[in-house]
Amino acid sequence: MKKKKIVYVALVGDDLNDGHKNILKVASKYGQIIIGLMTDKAALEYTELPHFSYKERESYLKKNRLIKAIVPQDTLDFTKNLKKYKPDIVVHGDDWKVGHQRKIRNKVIKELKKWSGKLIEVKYTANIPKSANNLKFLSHSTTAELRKSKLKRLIKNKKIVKILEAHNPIGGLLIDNLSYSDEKKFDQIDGVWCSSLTDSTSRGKPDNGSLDLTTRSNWLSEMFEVSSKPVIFDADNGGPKEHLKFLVNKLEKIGVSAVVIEDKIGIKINSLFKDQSKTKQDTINNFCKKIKIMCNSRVSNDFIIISRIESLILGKGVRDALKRANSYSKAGADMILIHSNKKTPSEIFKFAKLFKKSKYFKPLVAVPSTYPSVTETNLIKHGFKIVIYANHLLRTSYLSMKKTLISILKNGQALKAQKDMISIKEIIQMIR
Ligand code: SPV
Ligand code: MG
Repeated sequence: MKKKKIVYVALVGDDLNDGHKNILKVASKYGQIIIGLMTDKAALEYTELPHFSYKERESYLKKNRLIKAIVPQDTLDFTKNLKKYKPDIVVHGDDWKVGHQRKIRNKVIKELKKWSGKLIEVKYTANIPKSANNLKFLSHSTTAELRKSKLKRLIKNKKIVKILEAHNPIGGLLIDNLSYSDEKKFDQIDGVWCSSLTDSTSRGKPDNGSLDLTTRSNWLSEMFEVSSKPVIFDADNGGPKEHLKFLVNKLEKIGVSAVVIEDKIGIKINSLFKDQSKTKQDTINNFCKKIKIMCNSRVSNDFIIISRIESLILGKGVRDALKRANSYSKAGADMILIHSNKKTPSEIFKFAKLFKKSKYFKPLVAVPSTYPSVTETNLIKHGFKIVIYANHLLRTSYLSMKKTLISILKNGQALKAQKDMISIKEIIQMIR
C-alpha cells in the first residue's frame, strides 16, 4: 500500500475560523495532517497571546477528524520541526509572503528543498465574519479566569511584558487591536495599566485617592467588554488593612491579573509631584503585614501581588529600598516595583544590581515616566520583567484635544483641524 504523505500545518488553534478550516480542507487532500501547534512563546512572535493555554487548544483540536497528530512548535521558525518530521508538504496561508514572516517562509522553502518537500499556499481568507467561531468574538467574550491567567503566561514567555495605561474602553480597544510590524520585527502592547493618576485625571479629579474602588472597577468592567488583554491595577496603598481582603476579592473576581500597592501612608500625593515633604512612608513591618493579608486573600495563584517601593521618590536612597525589597519579598510579594522620579534610570539600575544578588530577588517592574530614554533592552539586562508606560495615552490624547479646540476657535471653522483627526468612517469601522 502506498504510504500516505505527511502534511504539516502550523496553527495557534485558539479557534478554527473559516480561513483555518479552508487550510485544513486543502491540506487533507494531500495526506495526513500533522499540526505544529504554536506554544505561547511561538505565537507571541507574530500575534497576540492565545486566549487558551496550549493544553486547552490541543484538546480542542484533537476533536477534529482531519487532524492525525499534534506536535508542539516552540518558535515561529519552522526549521526544528521540519527537520524532525520531514513533511512532504507544508500548507500555509499566502499572507506570510509580506512582512516579518517572509523570512520564515523563505527558511521553510529552503529546508523543504533538502528532501524535495513542497510548500502549498492557500489564498488568505480576508474579512472573516464575526461568528461564534471567530477569534475576535472570543476576545470579546474572554472570561475573568482566562484574562487573569494571561499575565503569568506572558511573564513566562516574554523577555519583558509591555504594559500601557488606558483610561477608557477605547484605549483598551486600541491596545487590543494594534500591533507593530515591519520586515524585521513584530511587537505589541501586552496589557493595560489601570492608573490611579489617569483614572482620576480623565475625570477631572486629582490623584489623591478620592475615586473609590467601585467606580474604578465598574469602569474596568466596561473595558473588559471590548478588550481581552490582562490588566494591572494601581491600588495606591490599598487602604486600611481591613479593606485589603475585599480589594483582592473584587479585582480577582472581575479578572484583573495583578495589583500594585505602594508603601506610602496618609493623604495620597502623586509620586511625580516635586514636593514630597508631606508624604509619609509606611513602616516595613506594617507594609509586610499588608502584603501577607493580600497573599492570604487571593483565591488563585494566577493573581500577582506587586509591592511598590517609594524610597527613591522620598530621597531615602538605594540601601533603604533594598532593605524593603528583601522584606517585601520575604512577606510574599511576587514582584517589586521600584519607582523613581529621576531623569535617568541610574538609581533604579543601582538598586537592581544589588537586589539581583539577594536570595530574595523577585522580578522587577519599572515605570519610566521621568526617564523615558531608557530602553526595554537595558531594563531586561537589569532584571526587569514588566515595563509600565503609565500615563502616555492620556497625555497624547489631551494634547490632541487641546490642538483641535484651539484650531476651531482660531479659524472659525473645523477644516484645518481635520488633518489631525481620524475620519468618521474609521470610527464607524472600528466599532462595528
Ligand atoms: C499612576 O499611574 O497612577 C502611578 C504611577 O501610580 S505615578 O503616577 O508615577 O505615581
Ligand atoms: Mg497611582
